[in-house]
Amino acid sequence: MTLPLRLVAKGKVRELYEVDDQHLLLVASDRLSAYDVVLPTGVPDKGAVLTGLSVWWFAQLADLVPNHLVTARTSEFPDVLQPYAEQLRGRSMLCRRLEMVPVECVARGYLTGSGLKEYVASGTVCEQPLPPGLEDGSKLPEPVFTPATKAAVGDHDENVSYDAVVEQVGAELAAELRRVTLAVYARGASLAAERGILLADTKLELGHDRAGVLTLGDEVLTPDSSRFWPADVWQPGRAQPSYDKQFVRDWLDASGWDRTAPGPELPDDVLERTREKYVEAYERLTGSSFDSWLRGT
Ligand code: Q0Z
Repeated sequence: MTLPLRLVAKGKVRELYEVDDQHLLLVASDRLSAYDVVLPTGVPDKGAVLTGLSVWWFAQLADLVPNHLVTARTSEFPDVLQPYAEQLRGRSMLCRRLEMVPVECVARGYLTGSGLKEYVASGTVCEQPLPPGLEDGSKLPEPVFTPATKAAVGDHDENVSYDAVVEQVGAELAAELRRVTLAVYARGASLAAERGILLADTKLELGHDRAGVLTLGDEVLTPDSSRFWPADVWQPGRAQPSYDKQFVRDWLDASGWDRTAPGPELPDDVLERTREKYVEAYERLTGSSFDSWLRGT
């Protein structure tokens, strides 16, 4: 999409534009990545579901940490964006510009992914020792803060020790990042568990606002920034099915695709069932209809 704004950052599936010196516009696309490749076909409404979830979570978390959201109502966007209101509806957030902290703030309640990889190699995650005998999908004795340093687009973030974060940002801010990240994870995991969804892990981006207040930025507790697992089939010792992407993975696995770009076009039924999973996640977590989200923006 072309907007009359400067593109500040482009992620795999979203874009960030400069609105003015104090505001940014975060736009979520319908693109989806699987096995680290962005697929050529978008999932209808995925960008709006993720935006709706972020906005809802920001409200649920507001007593724990302030956030960067100004508004997701297109009628409240600046005049230059009014001609684009229909393209932006539901999937964009006007945000306060923050001074981002250069640390990916991750909390994990379950072991998988890069955490599992380090554990198998050394019995630790981010150099923190874990008990023996854990497997893919195991619940951790308690949630852990597992920070990472941001990699270039397309590369993976690198897990780092807490000491490395202290070196990078100082002891006081490192302790704040850990405290806020674990508090957000705890709130998210507890609320999701009440709705039959396990929150395996989540990644936050924090920054300082103009007054120097530590503030939650970016998207929060979405299926792109977190791992959501259906609780009823959780079973450590194997890869857990993904709440949102499992139909896509199953179809890709059966397609013979070698996991190199570009990925194959997904068939309509896989796209439709995947859209349904995203909408279901929104409605289960928030208790509101996805249509009501779109109507409110
Ligand atoms: C977020 C990112 C995206 C690529 C910068 N409120 C803010 N203030 C300052 N910077 C950011 C934010 Cl959210 C910020 N990112 C992550 C988002 C595309 C990268 F849409 N980078």
